[in-house]
Amino acid sequence: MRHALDPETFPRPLRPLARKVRDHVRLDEADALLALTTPHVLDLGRLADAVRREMHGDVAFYNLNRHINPTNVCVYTYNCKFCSFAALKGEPHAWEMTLEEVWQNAADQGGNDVTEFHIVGGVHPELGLDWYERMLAGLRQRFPAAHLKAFTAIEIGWFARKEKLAIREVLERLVAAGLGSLPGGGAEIFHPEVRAVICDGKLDADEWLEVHRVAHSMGLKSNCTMLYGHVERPEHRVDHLMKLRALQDETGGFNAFIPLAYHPENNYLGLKYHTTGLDDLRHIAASRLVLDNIPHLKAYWVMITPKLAQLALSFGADDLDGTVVRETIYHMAGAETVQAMPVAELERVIRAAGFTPVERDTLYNPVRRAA
Ligand code: V47
Repeated sequence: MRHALDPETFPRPLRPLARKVRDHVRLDEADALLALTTPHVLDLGRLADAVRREMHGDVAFYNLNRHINPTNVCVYTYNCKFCSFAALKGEPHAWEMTLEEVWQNAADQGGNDVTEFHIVGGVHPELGLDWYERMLAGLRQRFPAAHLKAFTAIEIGWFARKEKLAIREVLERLVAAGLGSLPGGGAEIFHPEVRAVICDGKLDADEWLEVHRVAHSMGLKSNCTMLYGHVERPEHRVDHLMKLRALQDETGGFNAFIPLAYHPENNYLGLKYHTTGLDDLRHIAASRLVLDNIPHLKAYWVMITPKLAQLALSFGADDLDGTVVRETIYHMAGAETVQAMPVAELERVIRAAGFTPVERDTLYNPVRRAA
């Protein structure tokens, strides 16, 4: 029983939810729908904060990471209407790094001072799995202390299809080359009604989940995401969260969930609105409450701004992601946040919110550095 929670102090519609949270009773689909739609966002945040504090006390995590996007050339450029990053080969905004450029990019971005390279890209029609193996092996050789968190399930699924290999074989080869874990991208919204509109023809829900299932069965950890704030309805989001929770019950392999707020600029979806601050906080809080088996919840500051991410720490989030440097996917979609956050600034933001900053590695082990 969470004694500090008195359900009678909550607005009437939230009281049944508050009782369940107080008594550690798992939320069902109707509860999830209520959480994802309630106008009582501050009260929902109070519930999520109780859960978050029980899990992590006053700790708020961050990491020293860098993003590398080797290419934005993508076979799904016309399929993924929400994506502002992808390009067709030969388009003026397309880029393709050579292996040397990837390694140089990593070196320019801090090399072994960072604990994680987050490497994702377009699904390139020509580059073979061997190119990516050489990329990872070259990074591992040059930066042995850095964890390589690379390739969304979409990229892994493509490698399997292109090379006519099983998902497990692809992952085994990439792990042998240096892969440490998988990021959570590409999940979008699992429901086929939504996928048909925003990313028709890309991996479906079962395929996305299968990539992570296989990864987890091999001992790899991964993250998961949900892209909200476009054409989906709340019921679709409930379905999405339930599918992630079910896989986590099965494997326990997800480290963190990252709700991703849709950014409308420079893409083919034709929507004009950004999510509001309350939408973002509601999603953070609702996902903390529903995903009771996923240990960490990231408020990705690049996406929702450092100011809102700071507030999100009191709405269920326990992680602000990292220093990043040169974020591309969101900035091509209209994000107006800076492209990097120095450690001192991340720590200042966390402390000012009343939490204790803890630098973590990709697997959430605290990082101890000489002063
Ligand atoms: O898969 C693409 C999303 C994702 C847009 O695992 C968009 O630690 C909003 O997955 N508006 C990539 N979102 C980012 C991602 C991620 C980020 C930070 C940390 C981790 C992690 C993963 O970005 C894509 C897609 O869902 N995305 N375009 C857009 N216009």
